[in-house]
Amino acid sequence: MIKIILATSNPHKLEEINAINTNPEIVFDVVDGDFDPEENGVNFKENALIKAKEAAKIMKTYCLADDSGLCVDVLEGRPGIHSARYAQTQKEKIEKLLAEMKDVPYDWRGAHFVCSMVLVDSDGNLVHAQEGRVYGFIDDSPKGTNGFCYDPIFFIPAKDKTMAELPEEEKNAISHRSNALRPMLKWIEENLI
Ligand code: ITT
Repeated sequence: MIKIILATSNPHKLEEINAINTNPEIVFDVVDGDFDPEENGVNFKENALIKAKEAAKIMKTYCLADDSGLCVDVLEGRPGIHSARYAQTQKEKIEKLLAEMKDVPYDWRGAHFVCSMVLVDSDGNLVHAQEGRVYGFIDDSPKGTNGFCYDPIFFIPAKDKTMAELPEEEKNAISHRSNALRPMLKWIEENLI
């Protein structure tokens, strides 16, 4: 069995990661105390490494971090690594993005979620990295109540639904997070258990 610390303060990520992981030999736990390192990297992977290394410093064991965000084509990839700080609340983030996209026609509303996931050892050395993505479009109004943050405006044509209209298992089958986590779990099974 291996215990891995999740270097996050976002309870939704923890929930999703625990739901995606079906291997009882891999157990996730959280960092003791408050955890809010400054994410001043220039890309998703750098920010994921900052979080994972900081958690390893505190917890002295294997730590996994997820840095993720929404990249909108017509906004040249914004909000991207700034997705969490784009506006204060979930509601304000959605309103701000819909305002920026106000006159953009459907065909130009392409976007994708990215998840950069890194695993470091107890000394903070990178041992494995994976990236996952999911492609869709920015809807013109929020729909659905599942998931979190930008999910109500992320429309997935193959499902004819927004991410927030999908039941938890369906989001977890296609999400950027699961597309990074599934190969990460496989690597952990093959190399660390
Ligand atoms: P930690 O850094 O503590 O892990 P965080 O929420 O600040 O938590 P990030 O820095 O990785 O995480 O920022 C990710 C932001 O991207 C997140 O706050 C959302 O705004 C957005 N995001 C990421 N994954 C998402 C998802 O599955 N659904 C909707 N929005 C998501």
